[in-house]
Amino acid sequence: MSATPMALTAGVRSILLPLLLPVLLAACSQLPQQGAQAPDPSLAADDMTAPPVMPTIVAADGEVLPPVLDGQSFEAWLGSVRDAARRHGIAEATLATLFDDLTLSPAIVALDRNQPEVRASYAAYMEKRFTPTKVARGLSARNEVEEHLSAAETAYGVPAPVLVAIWGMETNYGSYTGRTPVVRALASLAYDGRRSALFRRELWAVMRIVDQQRASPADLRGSWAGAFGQTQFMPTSFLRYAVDGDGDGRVDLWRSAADIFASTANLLATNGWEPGLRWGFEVRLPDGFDREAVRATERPAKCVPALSRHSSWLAAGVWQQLGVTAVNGGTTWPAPETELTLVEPDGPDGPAYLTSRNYRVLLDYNCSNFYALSVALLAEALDVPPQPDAPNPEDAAQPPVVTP
Ligand SMILES: [Ca+2]
Repeated sequence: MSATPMALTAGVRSILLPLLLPVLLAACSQLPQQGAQAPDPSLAADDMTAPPVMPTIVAADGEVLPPVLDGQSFEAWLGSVRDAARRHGIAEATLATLFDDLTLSPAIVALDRNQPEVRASYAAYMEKRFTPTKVARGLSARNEVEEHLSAAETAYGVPAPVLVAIWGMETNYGSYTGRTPVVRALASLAYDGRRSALFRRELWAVMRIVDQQRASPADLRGSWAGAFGQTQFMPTSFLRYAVDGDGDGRVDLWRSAADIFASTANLLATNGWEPGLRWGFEVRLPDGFDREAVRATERPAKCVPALSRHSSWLAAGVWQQLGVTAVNGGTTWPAPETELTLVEPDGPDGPAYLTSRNYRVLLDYNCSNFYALSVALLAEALDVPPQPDAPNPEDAAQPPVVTP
């Protein structure tokens, strides 16, 4: 992680943000999820917003690249992709860099097609992902980037522990950002029929990123679904939300902590993160609780697999009247009118949580209850005052400084 000084101060950005937010909120209603898991096809990537700091040309039409014709080979389709990109002003050199040696990856297509039908339980997922090691490492990692987290929190209103938790869950605090070539992954998934339109939009986005020299082709490695950088942005999210936190004129989601946390916070804030609102909390349901009475009646508009497991929205005061109590006796319930939904990720026999609108913003990052809960609970575990004087493990071999 670089420790570049913040050229654009938090104060300046906190003035700029309120001016930009209404525009962004109006323009962005949906986004593809981040992370190693593939985007949900129900999340239309309506791509129309330029990032707030670095102006760029963003086509309003998400369907720039041609669909695959019946029986068309990968090579022939790639030729039509190059033609379309040329017509839209992508430089010949960019096309050569991206596509001259590109081949279809059957392995990536197979990964997308063969996602396990029977998933691990929430309990098993958490046991693997939310470990004491991950918490300990998060506390240490947080200290190293505290100034950038504080700047992002001040500018965007997203708590530092939430940003660290996303960083921890996505790439184990930047230690593993993925090795799959992003362009090859996106082209292969766009060629495959299953979710072609979504990945064509992502492929077009990554072509513009490279053409605008906003990322080097060498950096474009990531998850098999095409997410990259320390908090695993999809290309369309890079174009929409990535910001230059350290003011060096570039967005670097691989090496600049300031850029990484400003961009991640900007994504969450733009998607409606409400400062001061807790994500939710674990609850206990009374014996004989009537789940059918609180069942949601409308199909979710997006993120269907995760949201269809949630109850209808009820006010906190109503949940209390129904006999729901917080598992942790120290929990302060939100204001009685705060709307919350109930989710039981392992069903009635497992833990239960009431969740707020901010939980939905975590689902925007990655449409999975397991993921959102793991981020929320890790963020709580990391929500301790920073320790600016904590020794840096890398300094351990140095002789101690003796203060007279
Ligand atoms: Ca930068």
